Amino acid sequence: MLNETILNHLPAGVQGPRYRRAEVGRGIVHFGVGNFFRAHEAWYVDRCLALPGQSAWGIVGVGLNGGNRGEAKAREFQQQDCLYSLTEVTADGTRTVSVIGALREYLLAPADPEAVLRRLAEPETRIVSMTITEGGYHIDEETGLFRLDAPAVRADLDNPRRPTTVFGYVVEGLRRRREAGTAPFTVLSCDNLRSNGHIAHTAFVSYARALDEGLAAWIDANVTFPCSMVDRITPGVDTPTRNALNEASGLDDDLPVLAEDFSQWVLEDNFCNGRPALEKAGVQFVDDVAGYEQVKVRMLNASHILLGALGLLLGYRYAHETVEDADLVRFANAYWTQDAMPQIDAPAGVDLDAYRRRLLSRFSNRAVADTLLRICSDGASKVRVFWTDTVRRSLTSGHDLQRIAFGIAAYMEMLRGQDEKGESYTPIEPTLDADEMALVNASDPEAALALPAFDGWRDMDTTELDAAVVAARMAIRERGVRASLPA
Ligand code: CS2
Repeated sequence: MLNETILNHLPAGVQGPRYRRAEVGRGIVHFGVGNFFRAHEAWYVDRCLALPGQSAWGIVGVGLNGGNRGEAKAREFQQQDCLYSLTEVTADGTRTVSVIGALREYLLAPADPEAVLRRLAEPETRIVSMTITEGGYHIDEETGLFRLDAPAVRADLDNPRRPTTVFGYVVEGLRRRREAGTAPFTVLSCDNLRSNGHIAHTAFVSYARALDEGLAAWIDANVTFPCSMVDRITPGVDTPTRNALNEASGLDDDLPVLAEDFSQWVLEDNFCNGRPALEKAGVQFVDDVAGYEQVKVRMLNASHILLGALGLLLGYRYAHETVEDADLVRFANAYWTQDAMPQIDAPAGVDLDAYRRRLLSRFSNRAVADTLLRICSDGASKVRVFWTDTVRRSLTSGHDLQRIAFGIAAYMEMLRGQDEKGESYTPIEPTLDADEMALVNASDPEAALALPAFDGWRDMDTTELDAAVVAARMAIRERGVRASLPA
């Protein structure tokens, strides 16, 4: 079992924390302790903790979901003293293993909501960060407003002292700080959203305003919401992967994480209550994160789900298989060079074509074995966030729509859960209800155009786009993906 007691005799080749954990404080609270957070933010913070004067910045993880899975995960963290291993692997298969010690404590919110609220109210907490997924912010893509009518949000508004959502927790924590005269904390979104700081600001301030105008004004004036661009491909870890990771590392870790060697974090330096010296750990601080977000979301995430949908239909299950397929690489290159890159205002010093080549190499990482089902999971939220800009700009400029129409068609077909070889798979779509799935499965290929995933461009004239989507769906059904790929 991996825990504090074995840190002094780790297997050869495994790097342990380069600092004394007992001295590490709890300056950060993080909501959403998934694999990505553990390979990204926690890894950067771990590097900071090894530097002089940084020991305040340990992390308290918070899990919002209870149930058997939530409880099992909390137990594993507790048994391992919140330690876990991170294996970083290059495209040529070279591995580096380290034990990350940045997570000091793990709180399961449903088991003890008050413990989370106390922690949020503590002056020691100076940053509250989160990875709660693209769909987790409850923003209406058409109006840009926070959806106060989302059932979980409504429940928290009715019972604000006993919250269950991140909005309820954070705002109640801030309310207690204001009442106690404690300085607020920074709210740091680490999700793949355009202007994630602004979106977080809208969400948290709107929630607060629905409760108490004075509190909302105080948050608006005193809390900062830096924008950030986050990037590191981090696959899910199933039992065989966990066993293989442990076999390779020599550890007995119930919570190992695997990630590519590449990592990037671009941050706006806008922290109202201090921050770790992240610039010394490889984080880039810039004035305007938006350009970097655009590059990341429209190049990486948008092509990821595009390749994911096409790949699943062709019978592939892993990301690297899609970039071993010359037809898909041709399609992705055409999307990047003709649809995405000409529309992106790249920040100074970012070479989009080098970025494109690097993506191909990153996607080709076999040891990461990222699954297409993970990449396409919650596609209904991702399509909105990752494709809307490209679609809107193409509709406005009269740009060729066939590749994006093909992508939308492939996404719809992919949702039907059967590939061209006749094999079934189960798309992971937590937000699509039975009525929406019925639209996907209807024999009429137009029905699925009504899905909310496509709301981001519903106000525009989409006659031509819709016709192209329907034609592409028919072509995929009749001739298969490969034969119908746009030339
Ligand atoms: C993927 C991302 O699931 C997805 O949407 O595109 O998880 C991707 O792996 C990360 O954003 C990489 O930084």
